[in-house]
Amino acid sequence: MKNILIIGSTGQIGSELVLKLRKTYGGGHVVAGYIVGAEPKGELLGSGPAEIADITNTQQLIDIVKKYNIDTIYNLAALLSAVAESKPQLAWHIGMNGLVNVLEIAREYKCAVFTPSSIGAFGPDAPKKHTPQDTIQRPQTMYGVTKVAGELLSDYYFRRYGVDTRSVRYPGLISNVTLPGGGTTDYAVDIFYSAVKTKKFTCPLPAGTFMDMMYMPDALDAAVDLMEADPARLKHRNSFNVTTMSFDPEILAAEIRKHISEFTMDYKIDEVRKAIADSWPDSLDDSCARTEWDWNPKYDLSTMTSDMLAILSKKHEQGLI
Ligand code: AKB
Repeated sequence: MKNILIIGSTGQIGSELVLKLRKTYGGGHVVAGYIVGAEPKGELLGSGPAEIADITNTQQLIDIVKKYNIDTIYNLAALLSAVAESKPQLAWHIGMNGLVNVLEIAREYKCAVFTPSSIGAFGPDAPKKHTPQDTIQRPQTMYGVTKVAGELLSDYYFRRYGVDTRSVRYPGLISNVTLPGGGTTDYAVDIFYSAVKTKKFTCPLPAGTFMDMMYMPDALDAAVDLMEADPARLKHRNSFNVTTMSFDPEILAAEIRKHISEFTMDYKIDEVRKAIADSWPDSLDDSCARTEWDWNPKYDLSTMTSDMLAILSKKHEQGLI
């Protein structure tokens, strides 16, 4: 049985990943690591242990690894792309100094490590469409710089020290549980909340801005399935392209209109987010993930949209959003 520590457990991915892993491995085997000010609540708090786990505090992490005999770390601590552009030094500190802490502890205590990368690990020089697994990576954002450096460092720890490091390059993640906060792809979540609550949305990115996206259940499967994959089949490790759909704001709005015919959208462009989005791929080629660990996502634009609107409408009726 695995003993797992999730660093950043109350964030967009963590808040759902903790519960999924607890269902699989048992509540007591999955520690929800959090920082002061982002404490776990509700089911997250009640279903298993929780500990303060600041990724920049080496001793704190070592104490948790020893106390719970941790053998697997999901390192989800990061600033998303738009926030990282406003606080680049902090983004480096958390993304890189934090990762070095995790990798060193993993080396010492023999833990496997999952660290998400992102479509942000590519820059304007990479092929825009069907961006290959292995291609030029020259991002121009601090977020992207930390993601590429993190990929390289994680591969280094695998080759040099045998640390079992694995990673996927997430696209924009769409979920109905926890809001993302500070990403370039956030509009693709916000639009659903606005559609349900007010039937209108002001979009911060222009029509024609294509980016990869993924519904959260597929994103959670990607993390868990990769960590469970047979290492003998992995030719890559850090990091795998994964995707399920690519759309621009107009395509998403049209899909929402199939359910809410009165839905309208106008535009007020956020230039920081636009510049970041313009430097990212339109769509990724995820064939290596499909070949090396049977990546096989379940949701497309149509099924994701139906599910998002059904769940958020119910929450809205209940006064929860
Ligand atoms: C962001 O927009 O910053 C993230 C990402 C694609 O990495 N959602």
